[in-house]
Amino acid sequence: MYFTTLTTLLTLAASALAAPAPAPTYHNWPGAPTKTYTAPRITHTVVAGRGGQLRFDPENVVAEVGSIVEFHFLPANHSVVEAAFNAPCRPRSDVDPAAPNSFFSGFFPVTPNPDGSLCQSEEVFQIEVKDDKPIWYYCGQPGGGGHCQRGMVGVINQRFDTPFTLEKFRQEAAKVPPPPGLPAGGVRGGWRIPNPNPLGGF
Ligand SMILES: [Cu+2]
Repeated sequence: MYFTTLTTLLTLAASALAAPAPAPTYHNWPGAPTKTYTAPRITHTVVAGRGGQLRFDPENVVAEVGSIVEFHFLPANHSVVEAAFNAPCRPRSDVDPAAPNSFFSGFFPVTPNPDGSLCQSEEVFQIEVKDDKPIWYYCGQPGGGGHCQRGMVGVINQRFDTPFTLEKFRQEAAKVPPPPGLPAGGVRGGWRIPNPNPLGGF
């Protein structure tokens, strides 16, 4: 009896000490480093296509170095591509030799729910804010004359005391002959992971 109780207690103790649930599996471009969270990160959420608009929301984010910006995608098929301020609607890697791995999320086709209820992509795309320089981006969807040309652009850490504004970036994007440029080689520069909150109220 005593032995049985002791065994039970030891079993319970072992359960309590068991390792936490394994981290979710992240996948990314070939050869990408495995992503593990060593500490909670501040995560800023940006939603592409809210209300059917060709917009990122919010399209202007202030994010401290070390934080995460997480892109969620609503219908119908958006993406996010890093650009350079002076070359909108083109992958930054096309114009900036210092950024060969500028980010591209790939596309996120999402079928609207028949009942009109809100739905979003099963995966999200995360980037890490590595420094305090502005990060310019656009949607690479070429349909309908190009989402970038139609104003689907955004910025992280715009410098508000300079002429390099989101509105200027958007104006210049509208002048670029469609379609938007896409990087060769697929998803890169961030992490495309299972949506941690797929039923969130977007
Ligand atoms: Cu789009």
